Amino acid sequence: MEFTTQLQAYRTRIEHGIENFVPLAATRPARLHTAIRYSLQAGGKRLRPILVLAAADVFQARSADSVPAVPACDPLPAAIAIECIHTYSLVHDDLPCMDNDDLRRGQPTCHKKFDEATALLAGDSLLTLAFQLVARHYAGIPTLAATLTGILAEAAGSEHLIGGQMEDLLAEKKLDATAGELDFIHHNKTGAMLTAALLAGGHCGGADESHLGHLRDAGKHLGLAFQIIDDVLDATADSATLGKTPGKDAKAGKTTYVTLHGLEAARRHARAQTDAALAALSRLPGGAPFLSTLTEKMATRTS
Ligand code: GRG
Repeated sequence: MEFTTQLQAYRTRIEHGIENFVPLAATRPARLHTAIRYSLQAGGKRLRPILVLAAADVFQARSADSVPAVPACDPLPAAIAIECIHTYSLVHDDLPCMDNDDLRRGQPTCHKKFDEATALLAGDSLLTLAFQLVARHYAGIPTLAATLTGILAEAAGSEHLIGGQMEDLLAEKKLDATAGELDFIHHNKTGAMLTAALLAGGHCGGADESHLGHLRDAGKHLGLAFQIIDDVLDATADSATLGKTPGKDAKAGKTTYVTLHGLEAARRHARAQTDAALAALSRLPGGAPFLSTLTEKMATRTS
């Protein structure tokens, strides 16, 4: 299937998944469930759930005679679980005690639209819902349920996503983060969830250990490339294109790839990381053309 058609098919599947797996807005308490759906359905690139579905397809869509195999296991609940965790992290990141942002995914942030307490609880609910989805949908395959739970919990936990956020807040205070500190922040705040998405998809698709290793490598490099490009966009794009407030980092005097290395070096570094991700993907069965094109497109994104 052509890239754009496949991308749209994944996005449609993900929107249906969100629609079907997440409690309805009218579920009591309606204010909480309305806020949960508002944040999840405000848009967003859906990069992480797409990575889950596409990574699973690398293994499921192939068989010995190249006839698409029947999926061993539906990766969609895992994809929605990861989008729930990602959305929770955005909702909490936007709170006044963290990044204090008014705009997210082109809409007022959750606490602006509702209030801080509701946004806090909506984020808590999204994180919890992720694990509920995995427990519920993979109950029939306990080893997969346990593996996915481990992948999500580790990536979202204090040594990765939350740890990356903590160091980011600390770095913001001292305003002179080193390159090493910045790498730690990016690997954990951004890279860990992208890697988790690829690994979750690989596990749903039945990937073996060596292929899981390539997925892990690809996630690490993709994460760094993605974050450097995020820094470049923060320094260069406008809010209409970006869907969030740009220039915040510079205004806060925050150390970013751009402030540390300059715009051109940051772009070069993003290119090198993108190439490393592509090299890892090329080692997957069939060369993973969809994931490779997606990685290339992420490198040239404008929002
Ligand atoms: C609050 C535990 C906790 C973590 C917050 C996600 C996050 C960590 C902070 C947001 C700020 C930021 C630059 C994070 C790095 C990851 C990143 C670039 C998130 C935005 O991801 P996109 O661009 O967002 O994929 P959409 O809206 O497209 O899903």
